Amino acid sequence: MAFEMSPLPYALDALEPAIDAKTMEIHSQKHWAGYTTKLNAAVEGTDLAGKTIEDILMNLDQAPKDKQGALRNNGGGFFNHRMFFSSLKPGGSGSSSAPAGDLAKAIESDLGGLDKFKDDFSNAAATRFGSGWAWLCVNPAGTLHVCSTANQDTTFMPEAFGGHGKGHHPILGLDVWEHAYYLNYQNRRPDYIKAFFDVIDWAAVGERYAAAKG
Ligand code: MN3
Repeated sequence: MAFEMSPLPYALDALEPAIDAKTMEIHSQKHWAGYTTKLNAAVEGTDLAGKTIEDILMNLDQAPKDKQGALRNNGGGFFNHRMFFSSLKPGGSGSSSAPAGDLAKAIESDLGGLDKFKDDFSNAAATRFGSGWAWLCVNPAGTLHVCSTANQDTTFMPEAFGGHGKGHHPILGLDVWEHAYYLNYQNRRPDYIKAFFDVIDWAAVGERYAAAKG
């Protein structure tokens, strides 16, 4: 069964002014769709068909050599964008507009608090040279960790493929490719990063944290 994009759980303009409708449209319907199509083409007819995207990306080094590049770029692009678009919600007040429960406690104990986390995450996003992602992830020891990856690499890819290895589960990712912000923010990546914090669906992040902790 082919990989499919999950429908956005909000309207294209629902995240304005943080992320504009045109950027959301092109980002999801062109970029994410492109990665998805190319991922399916790479998987078709191989024994990777039917595996989860996580399984494929964690074991990239086991994939057919002539498919590894396409799987890394397009499989990573598929997974990363799925996480990104499902981590957003229209901003404002509401019970999910701040971390809660165990996630909030872990941000305190593992990361030094919400403000420190925002500083570290923003720094990881701002200093990622060229294209890539900033991540909040759960590391193999079960603690929260802020990091970044280049291009469409994902935290749990093998180290030889730009990741940090199995057991590094991302629970929140920020796309800092220019295609994610340039229409509205041009070269002002820091303003885009700041606005991102207004549209995070912390309830979704909390659910991922609970799942990663097991
Ligand atoms: Mn993108």
